[in-house]
Amino acid sequence: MRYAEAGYYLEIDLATGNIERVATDPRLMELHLGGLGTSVKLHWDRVPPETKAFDPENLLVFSTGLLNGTPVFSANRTVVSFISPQSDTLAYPMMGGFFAAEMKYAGYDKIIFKNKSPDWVYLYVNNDKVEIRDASHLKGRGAVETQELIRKELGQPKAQVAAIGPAGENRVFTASIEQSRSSASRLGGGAVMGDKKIKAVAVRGTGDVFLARPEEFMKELQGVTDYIKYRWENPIKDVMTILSGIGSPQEMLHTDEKWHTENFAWGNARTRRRDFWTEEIDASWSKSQHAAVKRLISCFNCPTHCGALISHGDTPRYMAKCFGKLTYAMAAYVDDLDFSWKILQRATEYGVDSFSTPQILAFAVELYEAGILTDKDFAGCPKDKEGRFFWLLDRVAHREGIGDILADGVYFAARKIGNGAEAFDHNTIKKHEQLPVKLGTLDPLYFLMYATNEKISITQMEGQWPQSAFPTMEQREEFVRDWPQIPDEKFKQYVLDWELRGEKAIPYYPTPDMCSEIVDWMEMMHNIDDAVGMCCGMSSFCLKPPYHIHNYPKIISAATGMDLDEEGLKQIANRSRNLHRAYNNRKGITRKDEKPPADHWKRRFPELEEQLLSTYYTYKGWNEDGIPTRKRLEELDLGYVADDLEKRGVLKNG
Ligand code: MTE
Ligand code: MTE
Ligand code: MTE
Ligand code: MG
Ligand code: W
Repeated sequence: MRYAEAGYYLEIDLATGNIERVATDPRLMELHLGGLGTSVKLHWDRVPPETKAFDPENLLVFSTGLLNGTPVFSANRTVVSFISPQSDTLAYPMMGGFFAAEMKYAGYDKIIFKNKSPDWVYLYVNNDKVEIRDASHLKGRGAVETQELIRKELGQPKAQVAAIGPAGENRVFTASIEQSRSSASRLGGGAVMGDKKIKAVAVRGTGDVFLARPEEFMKELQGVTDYIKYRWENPIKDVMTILSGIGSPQEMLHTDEKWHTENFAWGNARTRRRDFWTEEIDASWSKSQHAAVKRLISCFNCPTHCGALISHGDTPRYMAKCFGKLTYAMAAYVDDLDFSWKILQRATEYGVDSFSTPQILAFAVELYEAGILTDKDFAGCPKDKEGRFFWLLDRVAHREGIGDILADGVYFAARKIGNGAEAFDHNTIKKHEQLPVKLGTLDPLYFLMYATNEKISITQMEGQWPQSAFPTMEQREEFVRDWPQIPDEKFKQYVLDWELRGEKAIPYYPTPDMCSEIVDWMEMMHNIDDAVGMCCGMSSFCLKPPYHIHNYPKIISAATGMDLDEEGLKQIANRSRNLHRAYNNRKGITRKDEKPPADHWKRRFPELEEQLLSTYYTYKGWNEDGIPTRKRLEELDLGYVADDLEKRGVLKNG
């Protein structure tokens, strides 16, 4: 009997049409839990570093997390993993919604695609019945409409469908995979899916997931329920509204965007719009949002409502959440929020990442204004800001004209265009577009998160540490008073001592040693979330979340029957994290790649930054190049990884 996990992978060879249901080794859960953890192991074992994104050998893996399908609240993430066409590293965008639970109920922990299909297909999984079906009639259809068309065609209104739109079909490097209210967005999963000619994956499952010790499990869950209620009734004081509660950023609920609009240098521009948020804008944006949002919606088994059903004018209905509402309007320098709802609808149907794509469009406009792209490149493009963005989006999604070059993302497009275009590529990390945050003084914690994390996005790292020091001692005391989530009591003192200005302020405080401890803790919690399939919006992405290092071991133990304590859980998280690092090292990532965009902060501290990296690497058990040492790998039962890295010359002198 397997508990929590299904115990089977579904292996699909798209070249031969062979489908296999393969029982997994129970040891895998003990070593890596599930989700991202076991997926990293799978890629390490099967995909050698020479493999590129569009090689047939690149695996595309849809994975549930260890706790998906159990009653654990908000465990609803599907992790999609593959080698990214942008970064050439192991990418793992995620989606919530309802897909993961359905897959578990169908009896599979992972669906693994290898090779390429000669013709357009979609996969249909209905419990034990699995078919590769013709999708030629769906080619060119939107990522949202495809989901509905497939449900109708199958006569399965309850099937969950993850689909790509035209952007994925055309291998646009920022193509996403869309599913109900959710999206696996970043790093080009849609492009890899399109390259394999998979239009969609439809899943229906009606089986059970078993719990090892149900009574103990429900008792732990009761504690979580009580805490969620408590947190709702006691919002955290003196922090931004979106950080005061739990749930992924409540952008669909709140309308006050003063902080984001004025502090981010939106578009590809280097300047902030400091006085953007006027009373007029406040009124017009609130009105626009209240008119567009029909209702707030949640993912599978989640008590919060972070997404929204959007119906705007005569555009078809779709679902959105978080920063989507801001990224296009701000990138286009359009002050009317209505524009966002319209273009976001089209972008969702095309299936593109709403962080990277608007920046590619803004980059094109910047190049045009600088005379690097010309009227010839923009032939037929409307002159107004809104029309221009729609036009550019259409070109990118279909890889038409200049859109074909832009579709590779800012980094590659800049190099192809040349003629000074490289200077406009100033917001990528490891060849991947970031949210265009442009702030004042270097923040040492964010520096480490941006520079070193494998997701290549801070979303996977930040959350549990306050975004800035509290001005008064009373506020600090209030914050640390009730903080059971921390792994060590000393973190409280760090908050108490942390000042807004002076010696004990950023960039020198928290010190590099403290920063290492804090970042490592936050990252570890994200890794656990990604392995169990938890939405980090209910966990490591928030201040004082319901799930933490003290209750997770008990919940996981009761669900799976493993006897895990805190040390055991940390060991597993560190094992998977180091394996992921080693995988990317094997792909060529080293210290030289680990830097945030040059103008992310105005005031930089090169010496301190080097010291931060070195201190953090040492803390992690990595060498000066950012590669795990043999000693570290052996402590984590990863001796075979050290052997491989040495054989390849990636790891030198232990
Ligand atoms: N792109 C699309 N198409 N749809 C979205 O909802 N969400 C954005 C971004 N890109 C989003 C999107 C937000 S708010 C986040 S945090 C990241 O995707 C999440 O990245 P992931 O899906 O790759 O994990
Ligand atoms: N949960 C996990 N485990 N990992 C993540 O990166 N991103 C969060 C949230 N939950 C995230 C996550 C953020 S910032 C957003 S906006 C939403 O997921 C994105 O939801 P979606 O991926 O379902 O579209
Ligand atoms: N950072 C600051 N300072 N303030 C924020 O509101 N939002 C987060 C995060 N970082 C946020 C922030 C959210 S919801 C997302 S989705 C990520 O920024 C996206 O960052 P990325 O491009 O690095 O993934
Ligand atoms: Mg996502
Ligand atoms: W987000």
